[in-house]
Amino acid sequence: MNIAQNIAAGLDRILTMEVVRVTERAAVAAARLRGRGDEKAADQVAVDAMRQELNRLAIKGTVVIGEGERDEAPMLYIGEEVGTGKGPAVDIALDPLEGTTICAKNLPNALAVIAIAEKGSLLFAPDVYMDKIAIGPGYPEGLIDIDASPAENLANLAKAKGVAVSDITACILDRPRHARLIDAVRATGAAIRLIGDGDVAGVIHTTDPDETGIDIYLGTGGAPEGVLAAAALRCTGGQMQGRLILDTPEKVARAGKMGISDPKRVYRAQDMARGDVLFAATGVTDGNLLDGVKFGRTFITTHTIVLRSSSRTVREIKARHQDLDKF
Ligand code: VTB
Repeated sequence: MNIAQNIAAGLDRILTMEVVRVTERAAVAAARLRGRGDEKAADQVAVDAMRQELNRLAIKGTVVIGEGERDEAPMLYIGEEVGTGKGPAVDIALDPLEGTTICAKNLPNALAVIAIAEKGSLLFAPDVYMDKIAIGPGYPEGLIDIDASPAENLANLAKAKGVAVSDITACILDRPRHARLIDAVRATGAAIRLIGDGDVAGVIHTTDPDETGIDIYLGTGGAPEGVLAAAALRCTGGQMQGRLILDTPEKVARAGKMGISDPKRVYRAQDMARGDVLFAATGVTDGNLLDGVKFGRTFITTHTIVLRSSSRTVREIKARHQDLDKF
């Protein structure tokens, strides 16, 4: 794609720069409450900050993945219109503080996250669990399969990477529901990084195994987090499959109302986030890919990754904020 086509395609590329402020601001707000043991307060300040900054963007945005249904979340709820209203019509998936518990305990990899996509191109995922599998870029399409056993997926990945299975590391959420999965992975000889929360970061970490030490993400986490991770993988390359866990008639009905007619469908990253997608994440706590917010005497430092699917550009922005009043 040449430059002129790139400018014409999809989202206005100026947004790539503008969106950084949105996650930076949410991250700084949450970071002030790192390690205080108060998840709700940290989440609330991140939500307030993200919403304020989002409403300055020249977009006609609709939140499709947000803080919850309108009756349970007063701000950034699903369906809320955000932005100045003057600009392109876009869909937005966001999580002002992905990993509220991580932030409350000041552990690694809490993020402020947003994805912006062309109208109608993000999966409307209900707030249920999603079974997920993801690997980074550079592998043949179809190498992983959500319906194959962990042993098969790990063997195929190791072979394609040209290493022994024991040299592969899988990232898995540390939950009792994953006991069998963890046993199955350990039986292959592969290593596991167990994370307490934050599977958006877990999936993204597969895209840079040399930096993060993670080759594959496996297991069940939130469906909204699945769509956010898919948006990131669309921009970096990599493969992901997800299947909603709709194990009660109530969940099937809820998903049905959101337009999901096949409850067993396997979604690839490109099914969850179609078209041109922007993705930004700012580190709240120090992590494997992003540094956390640092509060200096005269400035605040933030570290953000911003991605765009149509150009596949990966930008890292380290910002030194000297006008502290803006936060
Ligand atoms: C994950 C993780 C989130 O929820 O999606 C997880 O990314 C899944 O739910 O940070 P459970 O906690 O019920 O296992 C979080 O941990 C919290 O939103």
